[in-house]
Amino acid sequence: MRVLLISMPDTMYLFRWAQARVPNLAISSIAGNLDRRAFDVKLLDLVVEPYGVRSTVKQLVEQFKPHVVGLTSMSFQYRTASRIAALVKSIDPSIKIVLGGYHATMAYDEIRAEGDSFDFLVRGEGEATARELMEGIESGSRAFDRIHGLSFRAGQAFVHNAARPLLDPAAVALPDRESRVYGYRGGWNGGLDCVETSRGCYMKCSFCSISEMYGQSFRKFSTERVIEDIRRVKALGGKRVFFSDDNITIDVARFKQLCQAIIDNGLSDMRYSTQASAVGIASSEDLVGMMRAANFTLVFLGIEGIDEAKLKFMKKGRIVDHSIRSIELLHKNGIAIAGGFITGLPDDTPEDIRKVFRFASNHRIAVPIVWCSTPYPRTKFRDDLIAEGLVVNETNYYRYNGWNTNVRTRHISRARLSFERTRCYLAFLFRAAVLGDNHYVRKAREASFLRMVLWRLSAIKLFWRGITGTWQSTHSTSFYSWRDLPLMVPISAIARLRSRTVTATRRGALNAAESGQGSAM
Ligand code: B12
Repeated sequence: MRVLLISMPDTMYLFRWAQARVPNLAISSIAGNLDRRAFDVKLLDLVVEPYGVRSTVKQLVEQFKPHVVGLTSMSFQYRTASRIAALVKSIDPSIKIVLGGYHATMAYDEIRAEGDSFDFLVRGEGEATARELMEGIESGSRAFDRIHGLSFRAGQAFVHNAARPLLDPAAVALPDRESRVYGYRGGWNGGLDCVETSRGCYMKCSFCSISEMYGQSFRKFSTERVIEDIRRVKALGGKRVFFSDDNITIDVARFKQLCQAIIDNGLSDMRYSTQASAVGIASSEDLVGMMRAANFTLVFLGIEGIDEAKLKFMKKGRIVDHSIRSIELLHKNGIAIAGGFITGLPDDTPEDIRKVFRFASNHRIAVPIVWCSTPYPRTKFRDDLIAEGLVVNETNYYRYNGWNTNVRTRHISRARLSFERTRCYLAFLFRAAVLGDNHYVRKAREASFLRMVLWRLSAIKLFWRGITGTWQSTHSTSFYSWRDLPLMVPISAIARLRSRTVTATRRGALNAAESGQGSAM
């Protein structure tokens, strides 16, 4: 049976600039857990080449003729997922369409059977559910009501089966990164891939969707598995790894072990980044030193807030001192910080937003990621904000990319909130571009004059995009094109060329890796 798994092209403007056009780990993991003797699988990461999405999908569906198309989507990508599902059905109505991921898990009871083209929803962890579903479709059995974690279309409604218990990590096979249509992107931040070392988190942050995905739990993959996965990324030409763990710093001793294993296996020539909690990082100076030694160059630090009352509202706990301590340790070890902050909280005033940007600047945060409160489905945060009548946009999930303003506060309107955040961001970019007051610009200056100029130019480009985006409110748009762009042909040719060349080298590299000519594992 032929299975095509697709990840969405949507990225919001900051991530587009940061080239975070990373292949999706979810569909790789689903593919890695299917029996390849029975299933021929292709993975299409549209975010890697987000141009002419319609013709790319149409061409692949007509060429590959899949029996099943699986789509992965976050809430802000759901509209695109619906569009692609309708396109696939228009090409061949017999193709079964499965939606999985965060939106299917968090908003399954809002997804309508009529009007949308999904035949199945996979809720929560998908490896076992997808395997049972694909085997069920392949064998022609219709016993879909016995598959935990599955919702299946019955007439004009979905039947939602009982949730699936959490998987034993040891039973989850490694992701399949070989069946990707597109290889890694080039350019700065190129060769980026996601690797997971654990799933889940014990914290109860009200804005986070993870507790709904895995409950309050923390499960670890073996260090050997993680190392083997990194080796595979490297063998395929990957240069950077983003650890997609929900909270890798929950077990500091184990994280140190992982850093040591990266060093011992000669994998510290790759560059590593990860999300991390301030409490975890602040708890161990040794850990940060080990991360430096393993070549971690960037940490997405969950600071979230600088005011204890606002942190209390987010159920984040009293972490300001931990945040300041973790920032000091990361600076001391030369690791860049992307600081996650949330503004647009019920009590926020313009001064509160300015305070957050001042904190980021005073603590020399390289990339302040100042999200606007986003009431993601099935989060306590959403319930609390709706209860206060502060959610201005409850249903247009397309705008839920963390950048857009979907709420107001008790003190300011949505428009004023959006204006204040954009103004502060422009001021930050102006300082980076004109005064060179930024970690990356400083690092670039140490490297070379040219690199410093390039960094300042990209800050100016972002500044300009910030201005025009505000003017044309294109910040809210996801940067991809459904239709072919005028210059489309050459781009697609380049894309195909890139994937072909990677395929060639990839195959060679993999053979080498398979036959153990790779690292010391
Ligand atoms: C890696 C990651 C990113 C990466 C890349 C994502 C990508 N490649 O698609 C980057 C950094 C780009 C990113 C950005 C954003 N992210 Co993000 N990201 C994550 C993170 C950390 C890990 C996701 C992952 O790979 N997990 C590992 C895989 C194996 O698990 P999985 O994705 O859950 O997939 C499993 C199941 O869901 C299911 N499944 C999933 N898809 C499918 C498809 C099929 C067909 C089937 C059968 C099953 C299935 O099976 C899989 C295996 O069990 C999560 C979670 C977290 N802790 O924060 C947040 C998370 C997904 N992000 C989130 C958000 C909101 C964003 C942003 C929109 C804004 C923001 N606040 O950060 C931005 C902007 C995105 C943009 N592109 O512009 C939210 C989504 C909430 C929602 N309801 O949509 C999450 C859950 C964070 C949170 N804590 O709430 N993100």
